[in-house]
Amino acid sequence: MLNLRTCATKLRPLTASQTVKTISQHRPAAPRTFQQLRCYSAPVAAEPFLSGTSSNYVEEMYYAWLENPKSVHKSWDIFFRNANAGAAPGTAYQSPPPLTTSLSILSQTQSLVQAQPNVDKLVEDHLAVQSLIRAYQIRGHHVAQLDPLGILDADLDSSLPADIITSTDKLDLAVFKERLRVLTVGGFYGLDESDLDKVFHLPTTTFIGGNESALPLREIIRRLEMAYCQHIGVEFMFINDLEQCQWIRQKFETPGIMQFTNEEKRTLLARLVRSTRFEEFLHRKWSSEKRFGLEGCEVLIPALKTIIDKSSEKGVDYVIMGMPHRGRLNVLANVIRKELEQIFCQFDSKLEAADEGSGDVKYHLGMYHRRINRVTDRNITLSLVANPSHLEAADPVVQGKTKAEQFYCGDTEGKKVMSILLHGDAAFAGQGIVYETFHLSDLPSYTTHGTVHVVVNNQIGFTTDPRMARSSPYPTDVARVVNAPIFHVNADDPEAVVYVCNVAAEWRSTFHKDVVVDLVCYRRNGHNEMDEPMFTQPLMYKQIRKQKPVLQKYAELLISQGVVNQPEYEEEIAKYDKICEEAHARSKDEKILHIKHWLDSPWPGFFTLDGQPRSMTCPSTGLNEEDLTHIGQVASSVPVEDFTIHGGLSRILKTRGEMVKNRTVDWALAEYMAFGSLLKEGIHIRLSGQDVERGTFSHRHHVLHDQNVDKRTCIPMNHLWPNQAPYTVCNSSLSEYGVLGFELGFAMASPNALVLWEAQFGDFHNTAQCIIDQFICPGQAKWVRQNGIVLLLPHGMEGMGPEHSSARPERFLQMCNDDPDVFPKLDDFDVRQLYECNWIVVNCSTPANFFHVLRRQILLPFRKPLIIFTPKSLLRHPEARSSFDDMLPGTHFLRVIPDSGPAAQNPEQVKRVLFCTGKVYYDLTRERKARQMEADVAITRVEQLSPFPFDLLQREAQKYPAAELVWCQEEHKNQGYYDYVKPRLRTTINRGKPVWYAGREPAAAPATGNKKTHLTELQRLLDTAFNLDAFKDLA
Ligand SMILES: Cc1ncc(C[n+]2csc(CCOP(=O)(O)OP(=O)(O)O)c2C)c(N)n1
Ligand SMILES: [Mg+2]
Repeated sequence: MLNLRTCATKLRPLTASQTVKTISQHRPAAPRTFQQLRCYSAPVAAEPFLSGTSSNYVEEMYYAWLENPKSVHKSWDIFFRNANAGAAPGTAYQSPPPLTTSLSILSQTQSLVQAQPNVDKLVEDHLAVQSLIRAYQIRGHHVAQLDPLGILDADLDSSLPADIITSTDKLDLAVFKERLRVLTVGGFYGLDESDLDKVFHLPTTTFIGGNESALPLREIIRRLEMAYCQHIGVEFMFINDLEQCQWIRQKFETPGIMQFTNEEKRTLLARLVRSTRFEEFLHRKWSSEKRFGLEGCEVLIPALKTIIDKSSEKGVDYVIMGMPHRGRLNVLANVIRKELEQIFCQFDSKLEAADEGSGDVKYHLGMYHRRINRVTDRNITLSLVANPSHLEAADPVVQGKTKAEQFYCGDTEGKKVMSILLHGDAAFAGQGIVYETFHLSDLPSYTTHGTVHVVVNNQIGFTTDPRMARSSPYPTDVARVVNAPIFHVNADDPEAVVYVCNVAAEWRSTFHKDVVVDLVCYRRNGHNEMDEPMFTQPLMYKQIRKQKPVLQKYAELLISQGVVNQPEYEEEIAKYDKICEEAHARSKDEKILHIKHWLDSPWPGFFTLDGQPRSMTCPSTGLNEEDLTHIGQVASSVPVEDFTIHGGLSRILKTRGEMVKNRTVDWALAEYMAFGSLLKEGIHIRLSGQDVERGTFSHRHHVLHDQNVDKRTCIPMNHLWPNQAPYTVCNSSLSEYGVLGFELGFAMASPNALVLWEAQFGDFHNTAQCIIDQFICPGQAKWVRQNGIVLLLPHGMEGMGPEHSSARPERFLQMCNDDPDVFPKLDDFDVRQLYECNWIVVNCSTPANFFHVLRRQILLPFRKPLIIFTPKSLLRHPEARSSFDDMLPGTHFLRVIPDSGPAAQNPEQVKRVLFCTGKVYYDLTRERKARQMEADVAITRVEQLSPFPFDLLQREAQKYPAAELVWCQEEHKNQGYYDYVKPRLRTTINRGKPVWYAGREPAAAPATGNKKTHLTELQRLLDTAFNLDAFKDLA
């Protein structure tokens, strides 16, 4: 018998124009490792002319014909029909009709085909079987037995697929007949009961045959049911990559592939014991404490451990995890291996907090742990990122941290560092951030090269039934957008779970793409342990009460298989219970809760051993002249050969060059200087956000594009110094929540990086509000974790309408933790005040100050988030320039810029001090000049709004004893800075004087949409600012 090689090309109908040559070109060079090598015994194999390479061609042709007889030439059609109908070798072939077809030959050909009455049926049956196989691959998961409770089926699509046979009793003939009848009536396959024992050839797109190339239909159906309709539902046929689909088919279809050794079974049982007994222990000791236990999904622990073991085996040595409340303590104890006494002591209400800050509840804290993986004997670091209650908010943060860890260890393909994200079913479907995070998964500057997602799908969200919580059949459908395979698995079948987790980890290490494991389980208790689930889910919970715990079920199974015996099982339980009891006894010695022990991202070396900054000073943020000039020159040139830039850009670079010659900088150059100098000092810089490479306002141009060569780019910032740190500048997806979360996570990984996120316009940060409110503002207070992320928020009232105008300074200022009524008792405001604040908020009015504040961010001995309201029109404002002199060594960031004109020279004569911040300063100075009031009115710029420069402003106020104090802003009165500044200014002067307001009226919208109104409002506020009688009647 002749062996015909199989081929992995897609079985698609061949068109008449396809020649032997093109077919062979399409064939992959070498067979993939997952391919089966099959002995193929097609009827045509015995043909005498089939030898050598021609057999490949014929095989291709044969498969194409099986799929669609019309896709091959008529002569081949006839040949295959004859061969399949049993024509003797040598007789099946008939020479094709000549081009001038004679009727007589045609009729001869047809008569032979007609003489084989079974041929049509045979072909149709083969096609039917192929369709049937494909139907199982596509829709088998809809009938898989996924729900341990047997109530909901896990997918909300209740219609049974009409094209698969779902005799769950494994070909119970009566059921099968009925089903078959329905299918026949539905016109699907035309198969018959009598076909059950006929043998059919299997296409290359299935692996159910194992070493067989053909099987009886009965066996085909049985094997398909085994692969696709048991406790695992595989969703993957939407993936449009043949290799990936073949890989998955092989993993689930190959007969007997899901076998476990006794050793593996015992390990699995031991892990289930730990998971189950941990929750039981907590329940016994603290029955009235909320812990969001894992009961009903105890299998999560072996599932995660399997993913970690397999990944470790594949070379991963650092796993970063994010997860919600459910089962978190159990994961900390049994996956991350946090000391049990550290967990138990948190249940003690008398425990005092050792660290400053608010702390957080125990099921939100993070963790970092390095240990040996017992299965692989390799080192592994596990980090669970601290998270807020806001479900799924940690997803992008985990991704960002993972990307950073990969970046810093040169892991460009994600082979050493990976992330695992856990989700609840309701949150996974409901929270948009999940979608945003998925869309980062394959972007070059954001990919972490595959995340394993695990859904604890307990088929309920608090009290809400899935049918009210999502419109998609599964909670996991969101993953389909990135072609992630989705493995649904019945969580009461621990071996199926472990199998699926192994496959998921292998998928990740093979294809470096996301994958989802959907653990279909139940929630034994209410939402938390105090909740009564019967109020809202009475039937479900009646069923849950009857449900045997998975540990018990699995132990019984293994005992019945003789893998363990009862005493061994009991001993395993007793052993773990003892571990818990002993840890509990030790936990009573803990008197103080050290949140620092729960840090998810320690920064070794950055702090002293007891976690303090190494100094409380900040060196000058100035830079020497040569470096300023050098950076300026690179910023105004194209540092590679033969690179054609756009003419407009040439002009911009030329202007930059002239500025450098004149020793001045504008905004873009100041940023360049700050970045370039930090790169020289080994500080990695990452600037991310929408269109940041060019800059929304076309001022930055950090990536040059060759006008003649597609995709050829150049980043001059990376051509500054011989051993500089790398500069990453990346346009992001159109997301704020996801991308800001990602950058926050990136900034968590190292203190020696300046990570900046720029909003397209400042107001768009509100779609990332959760990251700001939950992480950036209170992160250190909750989790003792510092973070130096920088937010660049374009802000300014420029007549562009209610959107695009305001970065909402009022919101950031309202969340600052400095006390408006207390003048701080500090020797050193410059650094100490920064150390004590929760974040720094600035609005710089000069490029030099912008330069200094960026550099200060890194030169400080600690890290705080920095919010910068950045200008728009000032980017090109001729007065918004700074001299090199303001950036040289010895210079530093100015928290306040006092007036330096005639008013400052004669302060006693000054009638009014206008305090302001940001761009309005330029409007005020222009107006003051026009009104010739330079000696009457001083203008003081508050560059650092928070922490509030009490000390400097006190000095300013005292300098002008006769002056009225006015806060002037261009924003509306209920917005901007006024509410924040006023009480603090009053504190600086001991409430000795009023602080008046010159600015826009209160309003609901941030700005008018009408240009004329905008200008009228501006003029009105300037009038008030310079009308020295404006507040007379109010005094
Ligand atoms: C963004 C957000 N909205 C609402 C809540 C309140 N909440 C806490 S848990 C929960 C139900 C979550 O259900 P699911 O995701 O299925 O997880 P489970 O509790 O079932 O494990 C809700 C609505 C929250 N924590 N976060
Ligand atoms: Mg749920």
